[in-house]
Amino acid sequence: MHKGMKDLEESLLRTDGIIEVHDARVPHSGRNSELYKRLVGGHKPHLLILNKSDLADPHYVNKSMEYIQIEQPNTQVVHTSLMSIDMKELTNLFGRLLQQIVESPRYTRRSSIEYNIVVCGIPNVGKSTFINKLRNLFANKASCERVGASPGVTRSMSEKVKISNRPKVFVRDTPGILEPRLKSANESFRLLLTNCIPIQQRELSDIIADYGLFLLNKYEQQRLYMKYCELDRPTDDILTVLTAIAKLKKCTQVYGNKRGYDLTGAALHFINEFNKGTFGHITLDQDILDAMEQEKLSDTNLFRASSGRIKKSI
Ligand SMILES: Nc1nc2c(ncn2[C@@H]2O[C@H](COP(=O)(O)OP(=O)(O)O)[C@@H](O)[C@H]2O)c(=O)[nH]1
Ligand SMILES: [Mg+2]
Repeated sequence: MHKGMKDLEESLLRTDGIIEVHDARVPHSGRNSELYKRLVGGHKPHLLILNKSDLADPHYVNKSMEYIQIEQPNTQVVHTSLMSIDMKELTNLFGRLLQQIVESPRYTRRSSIEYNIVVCGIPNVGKSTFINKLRNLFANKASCERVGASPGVTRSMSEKVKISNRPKVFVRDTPGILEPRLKSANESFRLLLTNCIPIQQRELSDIIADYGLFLLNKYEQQRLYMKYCELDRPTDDILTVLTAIAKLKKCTQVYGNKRGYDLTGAALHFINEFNKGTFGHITLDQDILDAMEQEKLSDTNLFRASSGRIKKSI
């Protein structure tokens, strides 16, 4: 982890702006706060894109932007769904970062006449989708050209895509992968469930599906999984859900000389549907955001109480 961050840090030092992409469903879990502390902390323009907002609870999307903004005031936070973003929105979004970059002082790169931007984030949040969209957006403009290694040459070599001529701005084609920061078992499960950490062992899928079911019940989003699994009441028993899916989707497997339900296959199916939004728009970190709101309210009350006391003492 440390080495990854160190390498990325070195390449980021040579850039003029950082675009971090993260999953809007887990605005808190897995984000690497070192990126902000070490690099952004006031001097590197930083745009945070909370992506996949089509899958998140709209109420919490706005809340998470608010809280990130409090914790990281030098970051511009936007949310989007890169899957369905239109050209106008993308141009707008990129324009905001560009303006920030061009206006900010470039301590380390004052002599350079070109601007370089790096896209980074943990796996599977939409970094490549973003770069491809940018490429398409600027592809039919005369000012856009591809530089660096030619197509067909090893993909591990970073290419630069010129996306603006005046000023000259390049975006690195190979995004910087940040390793997720895991602070608790809950965070690990949330990242496994949203595919930000790949599920290495297929056998673990029922535990991850069980966590998904737990969250759907905890956040009172039972209606859609009940409908999908044709259940007449909510359940906290993952076997009930997986058996229903295995029956409906005909997930079976031969065990010895008998055919039975493939519950691991059903669990993978459940996780897949969860990530398609079949069970609803869900922000997995909503409990963290609620706790933050409570904290803010009690801080305000404390502030009110203390200002009340001060008044009395005067
Ligand atoms: N639902 C949804 N899926 C998205 C969105 N953006 C990207 N994806 C999907 O997320 C997966 C990972 O995207 P990718 O760009 O490869 O992520 P990367 O690993 O960060 O480069 C792909 O299957 C994309 O189609 C989005 O806004 N909404
Ligand atoms: Mg990628």
